[in-house]
Amino acid sequence: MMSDVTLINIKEEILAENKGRATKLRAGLDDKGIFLVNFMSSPGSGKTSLIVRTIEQLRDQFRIAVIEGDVDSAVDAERVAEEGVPAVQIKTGGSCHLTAAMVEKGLDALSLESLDLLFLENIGNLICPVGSDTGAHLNVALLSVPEGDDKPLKYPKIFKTADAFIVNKTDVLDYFDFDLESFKRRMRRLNPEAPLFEVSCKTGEGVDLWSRWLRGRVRAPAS
Ligand SMILES: Nc1nc2c(ncn2[C@@H]2O[C@H](COP(=O)(O)OP(=O)(O)O)[C@@H](O)[C@H]2O)c(=O)[nH]1
Ligand SMILES: [Mg+2]
Repeated sequence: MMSDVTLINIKEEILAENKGRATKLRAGLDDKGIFLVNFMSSPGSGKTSLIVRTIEQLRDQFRIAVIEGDVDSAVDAERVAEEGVPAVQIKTGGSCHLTAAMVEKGLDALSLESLDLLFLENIGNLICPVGSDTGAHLNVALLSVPEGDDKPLKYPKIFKTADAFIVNKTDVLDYFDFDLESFKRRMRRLNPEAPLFEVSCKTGEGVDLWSRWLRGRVRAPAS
């Protein structure tokens, strides 16, 4: 006997609704001349550290603010605020990624007239943030040396879709069997185009190259 079942695909509906909001949000930021960068990685890869280092490099050229996403704390926003830039903390209360609606709430707490560049720290994991458009102009994925060079094999989607990559913690390369060439090969198979920056947020090595490239992207006209 055929059962009379109505199937409602909530996930697709939610993603489509989010995509619509994100597209509007991006257009609104374009109107205001604000460039939004979304940082994604596992917990502890160095998102907050990279944001702080990048602020140090670019604060003379751009008016910067940060929206921090976390499941339940404000420590990252407090760390960023120490740099003297406006920082907003979004607590998702369990959700493993930021949505465009959450970013809209973050924007409400900032004075957008006095902003050029906005950093968004997504929730730490390599899976959930990937499918959820935040309205960002640029999606940056970080991987740190202690996590291992096999991550493109395990989490291909984030490596396929990111616009730029950071390998962070290069200062500890000698202590881990992270093979940079294997990582690059695996990554390039998924994403031949996106630039890759080797960085140590601890020593500052490579931060200037990354920041210079980002500065060029911020100044490039919106496509
Ligand atoms: N050795 C080393 N440690 C780092 C580096 N970048 C960040 N860390 C440390 O890694 C930990 C997690 O960094 P954090 O920026 O909070 O990562 P997040 O969770 O991705 O935001 C902190 O203890 C940082 O001091 C780096 O380049 N080298
Ligand atoms: Mg952080």
